[in-house]
Amino acid sequence: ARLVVATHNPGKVVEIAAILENRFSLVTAGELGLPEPDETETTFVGNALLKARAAADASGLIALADDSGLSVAALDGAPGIFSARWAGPAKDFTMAMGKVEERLEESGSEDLSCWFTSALAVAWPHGPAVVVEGRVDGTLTFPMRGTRGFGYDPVFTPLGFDQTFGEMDPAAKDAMSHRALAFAKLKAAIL
Ligand code: ITT
Repeated sequence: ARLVVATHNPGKVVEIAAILENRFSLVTAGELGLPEPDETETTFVGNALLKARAAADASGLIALADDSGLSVAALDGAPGIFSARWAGPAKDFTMAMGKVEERLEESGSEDLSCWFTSALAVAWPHGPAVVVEGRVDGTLTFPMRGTRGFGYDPVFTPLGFDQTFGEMDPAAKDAMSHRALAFAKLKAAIL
């Protein structure tokens, strides 16, 4: 089956392709030249649905979108849905991770609890849509460690592990990540 992955983030495409194990022929929104809709919703679920709906209707193909982010307990869940925006137009995640560390210091809190969320939405062209959410809990880790993965991976150590997502074998991350958990729920919701 042909599936549009409604994302312009190459890190997500790599993980989604690995998790789906070549069971679909994937084409990205970028490859189809689809516009990037403004993420105007206030939740991961809302933005995932918005992105999947826009890509499905524009392409005439079934579309899958991921809206995700890092939430820090001591920062009341920030950056959350603003995770990509904290990196600015230059997509500078070293700067964004520095900002997380700075905000945490300013808060005076010593609570390093955090979590990643992934909302996955599938939309049929001009038809229905389903959406699910996965979450993995972890500990903020400064200074950042590792060069694998993408985004905030170098400052995230999942509970029960010693390596950050930035250090971990990608297959290990894909077996336990927020995205993997969301895919497991998606499979249960669709089949
Ligand atoms: P699309 O909207 O085109 O999919 P985006 O990067 O703008 O790409 P989001 O709005 O969902 O996507 O922003 C999510 C940000 O959260 C993303 O840019 C990453 O920095 C971060 N993020 C999400 N999943 C992550 C993961 O598995 N590891 C590290 N950072 C992650």
